[in-house]
Amino acid sequence: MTTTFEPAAPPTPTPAPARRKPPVRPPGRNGDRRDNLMFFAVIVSGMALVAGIFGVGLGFRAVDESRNGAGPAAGKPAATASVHLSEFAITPASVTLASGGTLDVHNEGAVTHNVAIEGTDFMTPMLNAGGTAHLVLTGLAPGTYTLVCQVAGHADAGMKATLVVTAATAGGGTAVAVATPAAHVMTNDEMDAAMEKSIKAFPAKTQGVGGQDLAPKVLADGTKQFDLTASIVKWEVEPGRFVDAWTYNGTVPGPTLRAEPGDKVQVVLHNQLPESTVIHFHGLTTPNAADGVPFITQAPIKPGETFTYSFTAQATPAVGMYHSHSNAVAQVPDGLAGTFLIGHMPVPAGVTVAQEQTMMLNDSGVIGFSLNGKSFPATAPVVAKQGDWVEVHYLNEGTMAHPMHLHGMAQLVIAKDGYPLPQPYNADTILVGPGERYTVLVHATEVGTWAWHCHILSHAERADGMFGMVTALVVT
Ligand SMILES: [Cu+2]
Repeated sequence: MTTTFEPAAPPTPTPAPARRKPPVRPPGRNGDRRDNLMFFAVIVSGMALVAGIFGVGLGFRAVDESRNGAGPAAGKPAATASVHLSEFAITPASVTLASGGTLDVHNEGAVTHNVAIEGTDFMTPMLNAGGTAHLVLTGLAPGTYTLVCQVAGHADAGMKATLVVTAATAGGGTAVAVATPAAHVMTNDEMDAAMEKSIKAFPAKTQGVGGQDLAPKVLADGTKQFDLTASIVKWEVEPGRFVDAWTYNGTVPGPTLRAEPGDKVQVVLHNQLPESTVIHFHGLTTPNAADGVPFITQAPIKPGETFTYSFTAQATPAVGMYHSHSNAVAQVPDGLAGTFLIGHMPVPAGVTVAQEQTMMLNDSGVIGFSLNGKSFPATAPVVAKQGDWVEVHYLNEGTMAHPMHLHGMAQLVIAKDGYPLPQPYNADTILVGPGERYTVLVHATEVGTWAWHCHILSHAERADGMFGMVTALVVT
């Protein structure tokens, strides 16, 4: 067994397996890739955005092939395969590798993880966020194995995957290396090309749009009734990467529910999941019986059952969320979350809101680092006319805090968790913790395409381009 360990930064000149190219780290790499400058290409691509936001074709990236577990043609076992670690998943869920091949392990999470092959002594070292290791499977017999993260609790939280080891390539048992776009073996030209490709693919068209308003059925007494079905669907997080998402009404996030203060509301949940679930209305004041916590306020809603939540919308405006409170560490990041707005946040005198946007943050489960259920380049840009005011609600349904940074213009924070601030304040980076909501106003004064992203860099950008929690404000 051989392992090598290469932390993301600073690079360590650890010998790589002989058939791999050594890392190429030109001087000045860090200095010219930071922050605003790194997004020049986004600005260039603004013309394409203006020409047609939805006219851009699918942009398949080389890295997606490894994510999807795609390998060489059938019959030729892969000599190299990649798995990606995040909170809390190992993707793809199944990977096939030739005996003696190399498993590249990338920690794309925010905390330390590793990978071990259960029942063997093959394991990587603990990898910091952004770290990479190669696990060379010399001597591992063909068979089906389980990959796990050995950090306590992480495997139970979802960090498991299947490894299928096949007999080595016929004719000698030496696997033939295939090109792998791993960050640490790219040349500078390859990195630039990958970056360009990732950015020019934006906004990439994918199937499914989450967070769309759901029109309620209005009952005879005026009650607004929202009908939700929880089920597992294939969800395209980024071009070509489909996951088994746990959804309300088939989208991630679930539909946005809106009511006015004092409205009578019913939310009817049909559970078509293989597990019990419930809905908690996070940040809304409801009767205790509608609080949605199993064995505290209600019995679990079992597979096949339907449950109706009834309450009167609170008298004051709210920026709330609704999400599962059952096996939440898996169900919520896998998609069971949506926005629930009551009325509107008050805005400063003289401000007219031209558009209201919700931006749900996620970082875990099958969805991973994402904005509104999509990973860059499949995220949707916000398009505004110069002079408009754009209202944005950040809602964090993930497991980490995310500092949301907009280039070029201030964000005027007007509410925290749906509570209007007595004194709104300007900021360019808003730290949104799990469960938190911030409501901001952006005065779109500056024409151009402005990158808008989580500023934990391992959530947004790597050597082969931008991914995850990145979008743009396009001011025309
Ligand atoms: Cu982040």
